[in-house]
Amino acid sequence: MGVCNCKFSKVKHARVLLLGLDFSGKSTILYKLKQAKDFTTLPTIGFNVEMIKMEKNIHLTVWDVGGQLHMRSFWDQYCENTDVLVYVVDSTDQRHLEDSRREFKLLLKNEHIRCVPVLLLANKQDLPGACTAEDITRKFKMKKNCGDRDWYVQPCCAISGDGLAEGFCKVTEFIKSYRKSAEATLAFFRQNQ
Ligand SMILES: Nc1nc2c(ncn2[C@@H]2O[C@H](COP(=O)(O)OP(=O)(O)O)[C@@H](O)[C@H]2O)c(=O)[nH]1
Ligand SMILES: [Mg+2]
Repeated sequence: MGVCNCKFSKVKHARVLLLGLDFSGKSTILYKLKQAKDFTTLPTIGFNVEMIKMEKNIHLTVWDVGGQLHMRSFWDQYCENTDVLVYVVDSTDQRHLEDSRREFKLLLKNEHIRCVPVLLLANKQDLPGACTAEDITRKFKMKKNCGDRDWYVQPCCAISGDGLAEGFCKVTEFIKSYRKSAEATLAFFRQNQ
């Protein structure tokens, strides 16, 4: 986790990577979190990045990287120094669900995010026929694919914002628990020096 260089600052900056196929709702989520009013998203060319202040002392830098086929080969390059991966799924898009699952599985193999916690957002829950979070958990084989890390599947609707606060609370929890274990490791090494 990136720690602010200023010795008087207690603020922790964490890098969050927001990925998923195009049209899954990543940019809508990013700007809903940022609480920008009256925005419309266009297909993201390249990436969007926003700083989001969570509870006191935790600032997230959220990278929203385009999900079109030609952009997916660049996902790898954004993985370095990532603290939490947020993967967005369009829960209504049965046709591309398998595609999304395949890209997700491939992504988990990236060495830079090998132990990084994962939040899976089952988006577009407002639409009829949306798969539930349980369906997505099963289809994405979360227990098998993410058994070696912390993970959570959150149903949400990016348009209304339902479920986003809960999902990003989980992100801060992941960050805090990482921080605690990093501090414990540091204390251990100091004691045993
Ligand atoms: N009904 C509904 N539409 C959504 C939701 N999230 C995003 N959308 C729509 O899905 C489309 C793609 O969203 P966008 O954020 O651009 O997806 P991205 O390509 O993953 O960044 C847009 O028309 C959004 O308004 C949602 O939760 N419910
Ligand atoms: Mg986008």
